[in-house]
Amino acid sequence: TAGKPIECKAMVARAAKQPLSLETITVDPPKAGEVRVKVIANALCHTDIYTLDGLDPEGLFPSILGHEAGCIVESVGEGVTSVKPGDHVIPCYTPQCCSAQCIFCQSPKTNLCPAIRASQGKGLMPDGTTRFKDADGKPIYHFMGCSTMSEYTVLAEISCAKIDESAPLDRACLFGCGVSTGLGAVWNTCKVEVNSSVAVFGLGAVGLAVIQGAKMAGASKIIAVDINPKKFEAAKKMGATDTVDSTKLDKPVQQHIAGELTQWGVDYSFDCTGNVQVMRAALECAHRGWGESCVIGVAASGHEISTRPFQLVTGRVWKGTAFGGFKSRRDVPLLVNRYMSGQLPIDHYVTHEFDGVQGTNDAIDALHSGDCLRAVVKY
Ligand code: NAD
Ligand code: AHE
Ligand code: ZN
Repeated sequence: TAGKPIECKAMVARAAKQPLSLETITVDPPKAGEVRVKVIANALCHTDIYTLDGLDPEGLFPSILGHEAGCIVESVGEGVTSVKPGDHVIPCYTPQCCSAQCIFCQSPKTNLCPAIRASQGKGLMPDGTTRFKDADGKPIYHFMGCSTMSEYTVLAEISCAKIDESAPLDRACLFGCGVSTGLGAVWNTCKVEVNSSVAVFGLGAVGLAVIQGAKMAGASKIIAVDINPKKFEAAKKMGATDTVDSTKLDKPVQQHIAGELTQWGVDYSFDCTGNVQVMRAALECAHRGWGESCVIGVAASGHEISTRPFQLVTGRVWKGTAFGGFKSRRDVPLLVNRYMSGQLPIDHYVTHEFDGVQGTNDAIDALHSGDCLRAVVKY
């Protein structure tokens, strides 16, 4: 098939708030610096649903969503040297170009390589065109540089993290977004220390990965907050020491945490909801003098955060993270190795499994149900 278009099945997002449409599409061969992959498994992240719901200012239709996947390289374009057909890769929406001229890749302070960010945000490959066509020959947009709700997709070489071939792709896919993000927010963005206190708002896969990362970092108090009490059992299993149903309180949750559960607030707090009121509560329950609050959740278009500047004057720090600060091509293979050696269990995030790319709408329903952490679709 190398060098030729491939016809395959894909779930196309035709319009906001509509179910995905199962279609036969054409995937063009990879151009220079690109890689065409067969998607083996794709997990659903809340961000896919957020974009499908029309809440993403960069959301485009028609497009192929999906960005948490395990893939096998089918063919490579001109000049590609870091992967070859048959290699197992995790697509990474935050690429790593590694160029000596890239001040972001060269800096230890960030993972935000901007090499292809502009075209990625427009749903296009770096040359400004798309590799997907529908049955009428009309173009379909890419998404987050991944578009993994298709049996085949095309990625930039700099978005491909090559991993151990013995890792099961229907589990390793989780390192493509949510689990890595939660762990990295704790380890890289906040550098949580032994004996710290932590509050986590939102107990989906991202929030639970924050708990897992905090427990591994030696945090001694981990407060888990959600509005869905069904989430508390998993949170406790992961290491939460306290659970809070914020709908049951007679005062703002930040006052309950800084006042009742702790004297002055927590050393570190994390928003894993995308709700700007929750982001404020997370900042305001951080410890006077030094507490740090990290925004992980993605807020809907037009929503903005606010607090009294006094919260910052009195020593709280507001920060955020993308992909947990991991430099993707360097770090994802290492996370997979830790998983394979048994030091970083992640199987418990997979609560639902479906077969065939057409199972993606069922996976979306599962993530809406409130019982789901990650729904993995095996193609
Ligand atoms: P999810 O839908 O599985 O989980 C969200 C959780 O938040 C649910 O348990 C829900 O009950 C809870 N919640 C909702 N409103 C709440 C409230 N007011 N107070 C407390 N809890 C509340 O989502 P996920 O896949 O775990 O993703 C979480 C967020 O992180 C999303 O906004 C997603 O877009 C974002 N995200 C960001 C990055 C990044 O790099 N920054 C990466 C992955 C996901
Ligand atoms: N496109 C949106 C923002 C979406 C967003 O913030 N995405 C997160 C990743 S969510 C993964 O599930 C992110 O890391 N963004 C950094 C980046 O470069 O996109 C908007 O507001 O336009
Ligand atoms: Zn995601």
